[in-house]
Amino acid sequence: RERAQIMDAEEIRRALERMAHEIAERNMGAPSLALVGIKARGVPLARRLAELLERIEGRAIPVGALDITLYRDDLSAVASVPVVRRTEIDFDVSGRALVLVDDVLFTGRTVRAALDALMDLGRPARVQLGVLIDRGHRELPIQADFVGKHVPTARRELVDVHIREIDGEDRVVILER
Ligand code: 3GP
Ligand code: 5GP
Ligand code: MG
Repeated sequence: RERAQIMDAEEIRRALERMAHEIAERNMGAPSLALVGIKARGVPLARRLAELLERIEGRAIPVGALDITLYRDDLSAVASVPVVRRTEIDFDVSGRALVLVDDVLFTGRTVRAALDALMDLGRPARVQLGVLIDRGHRELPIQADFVGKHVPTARRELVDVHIREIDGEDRVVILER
């Protein structure tokens, strides 16, 4: 089984730092900003971005979470039906500039479900998307506004994202299924 490292801890740190600056720049003068992480690994990434943004902006950036589970029709395939299980957003989304955060963007179906859930909560002024890895293979007209790294992949490959808060280390590797 082939394993190639595509990001180490320092590259992840630098990518998040750049993304935070891009988010700040693109939202200058915008209504109050908030981040929403998609569980599991999107949540610690959103928290780190919020911390960096607080340093840049000098204002508090709330972070919420969405729990979206994928139903897989078979274990080898990416499921086509993401279902929102829980929303943990304790601020009013209405009028806010929101940035959705996930570790990997693949088909775009999870993000579509996330947008649905956000729209049910109110009327955000705008929603942007930030992902650590864009691995391609979109099945919907969804794109990220802020990307840590574009990683061209084969469909059968798997991007393994390790995040310190969950996995004890920061590292991204790509594996053959
Ligand atoms: P995450 O919730 O921490 O992001 O999608 C649910 C989990 O399955 C993800 O964890 C992700 O790490 C893992 N996963 C790994 N490879 C794939 C894949 O190719 N497709 C999907 N849908 N999930 C994957
Ligand atoms: P989607 O296909 O809906 O864009 O992605 C589905 C979910 O699975 C998202 O939360 C995304 O982060 C995760 N995901 C998709 N492909 C991969 C992958 O190759 N590696 C990892 N770690 N997560 C993935
Ligand atoms: Mg994810």
